Amino acid sequence: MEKKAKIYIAGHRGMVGSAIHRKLQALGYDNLLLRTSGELDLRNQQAVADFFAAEQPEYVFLAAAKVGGIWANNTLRADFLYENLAIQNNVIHQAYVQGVKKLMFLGSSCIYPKLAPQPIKEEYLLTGLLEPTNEPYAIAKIAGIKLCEAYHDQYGCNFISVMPTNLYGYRDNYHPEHSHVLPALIRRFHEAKTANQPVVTVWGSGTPRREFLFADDLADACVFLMENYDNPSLINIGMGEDLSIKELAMLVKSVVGYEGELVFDRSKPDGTPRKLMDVSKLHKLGWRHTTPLEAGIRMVYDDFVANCANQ
Ligand code: GFB
Repeated sequence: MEKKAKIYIAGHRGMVGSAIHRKLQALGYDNLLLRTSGELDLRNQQAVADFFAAEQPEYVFLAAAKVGGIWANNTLRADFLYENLAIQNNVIHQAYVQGVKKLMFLGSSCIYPKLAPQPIKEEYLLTGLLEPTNEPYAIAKIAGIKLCEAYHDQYGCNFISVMPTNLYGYRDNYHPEHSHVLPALIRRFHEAKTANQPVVTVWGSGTPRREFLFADDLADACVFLMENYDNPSLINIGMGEDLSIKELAMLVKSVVGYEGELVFDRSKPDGTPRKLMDVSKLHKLGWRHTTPLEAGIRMVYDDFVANCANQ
């Protein structure tokens, strides 16, 4: 990508899109095309068609999506399926219509079968049943991957798909029910510390294992792949290590400085027992993450205290 290239970041105010935005700015890209959801509703087919026709972006990072943690995925099932299909259909199709040079579609590790062998290789896609709590979101993301592949196969489009592991970072969602586990625990431990509460509740059994990548590392990988990867086959992005939810809770507890007890609420779903990406394909291309988990949690906790704790 030339430094003057016109690059559209769909979803630039979200956690992932804003990290990509920061990364591109830091690298000197200064012809970035940005629209808030209020300015451009990506679910609106005509609005997206008009936008692409008027603006003619050369490159697209498709980081706009309806996202959330296990509870939001499981309860807002229609919204997750419909809105994600609409957004990606509109953007990917218009990228084809207007001859975008290259598009990156961001998926999710939940596209893989619930009981996939670990670590999860890219070729395990569509080899087994999905985790029920996030099946609608996963089905939408799988459709996006297949749409990119199909536009490549039928029309020769350079549309690539990347599959990030579970993420955390600046501008994360700290909603008490709808967020992912890491921001949820940051909020809960912080509030318990502030209010001197003796016990904090963690959802599920604490035994599921997850891998967590800092969103700024993900953004670095996305820009790296935009420049170095031209293959329609999906590619995983992760750090290659996981930990149990109980271990994560202990880590967040120590970063926050909370001294009370943990209890596990087994009425809440565990989701997939383990989700660890095989990142050997990415490592072979020459990219590795740089932010260790504890250091990343410290950075986002400081940011939470400064910017989000009172919201
Ligand atoms: O982060 P999370 O919602 O995502 O939950 P998933 C991960 C694990 O943490 C589950 C447990 O076993 C939860 O039960 N957990 C413990 C909590 N306490 C909490 C809490 O307070 N909040 C939340 N949210 N979880 C999502 C998918 O699954 O991962 C999406 O639903 C997406 O589709 C995303 O792929 C990356 O890893 O289970």
